[in-house]
Amino acid sequence: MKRSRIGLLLLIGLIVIATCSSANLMAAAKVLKLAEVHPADYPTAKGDSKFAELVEKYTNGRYKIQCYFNSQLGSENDVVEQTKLGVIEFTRVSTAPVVTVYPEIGVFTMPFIFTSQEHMWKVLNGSIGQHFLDACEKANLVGLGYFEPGSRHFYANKPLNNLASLKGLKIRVQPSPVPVSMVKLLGATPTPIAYGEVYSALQTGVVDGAENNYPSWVSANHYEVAKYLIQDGHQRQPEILVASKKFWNSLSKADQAAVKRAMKEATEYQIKEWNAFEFEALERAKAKGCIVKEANIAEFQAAMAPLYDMPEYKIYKDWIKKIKNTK
Ligand code: GTR
Repeated sequence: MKRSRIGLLLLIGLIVIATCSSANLMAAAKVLKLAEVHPADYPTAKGDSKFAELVEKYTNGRYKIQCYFNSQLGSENDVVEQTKLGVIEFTRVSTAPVVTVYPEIGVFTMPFIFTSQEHMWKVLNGSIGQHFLDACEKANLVGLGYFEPGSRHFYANKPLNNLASLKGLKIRVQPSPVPVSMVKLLGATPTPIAYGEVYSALQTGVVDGAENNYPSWVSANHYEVAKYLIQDGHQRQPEILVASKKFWNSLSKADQAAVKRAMKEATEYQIKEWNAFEFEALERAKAKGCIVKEANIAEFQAAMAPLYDMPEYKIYKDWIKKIKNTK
């Protein structure tokens, strides 16, 4: 009897210890939010999920990242603002929305600033790329790294044969200065709309066309309602993953290093996923009857060239030179 009572007490003791320590563990696992406009199976969103998986792994489960896909947390401009305020811990966006809180980074949105995918990665992986990640601090953001964006092309619900075909069309653009100026220079009407609303804007005729890379054109079903695409490749806007500075400062140095390591590996993974899907998306669109035309790129470059002399973009001057000189 005495023995079994001691046994029982021991057992209760063990249960109490186990419960307390698992409660401690649970209390330590902090859940963080990451905002993304694309669906979970999009290459960039897969990069986010990889990042989340690796952050959890490298912090031994103390941090878990919940990815909110499909603009669930709001438009890119909204989530950048919320990340700046510390309401959201992480956001993956393209460069254009970051310009609203940190104007200089807009140099990456200039048309034809990068001559190829290789040129862009040379810039991003070098001192210029690092400078722009570090300088996100000015906007209370921490730039963690870049993802592959592909190159952007115009598409519409009317045949696009050349530059002249865009004249007079209403074209959806990202709510950011350069895309607006760029489309005006083509004689079209820029209409800034959040990404999540582009499909219905195209479908209801609020706009005649939009511009984006092949994966967005296909995965957001824009190609169903804007089947004519002209391959002008006017922009490569690096995708960027930023953290809230407020949250970042709450991390230990070791955890900051773990998050950076996770991002580095997630970037390698995202680029592979991107390269595997980019042209598959194009083929998918063609198979569905989309009409894809090669552009006379020189014609588009000439039409957009005046952007480089506009007074509002003079702040990019030195960076443009440095980017062009990166070989
Ligand atoms: C996509 C990009 C998104 C978003 C979108 C847009 O290519 O991945 O982050 O910026 O373009 O046009 O709004």
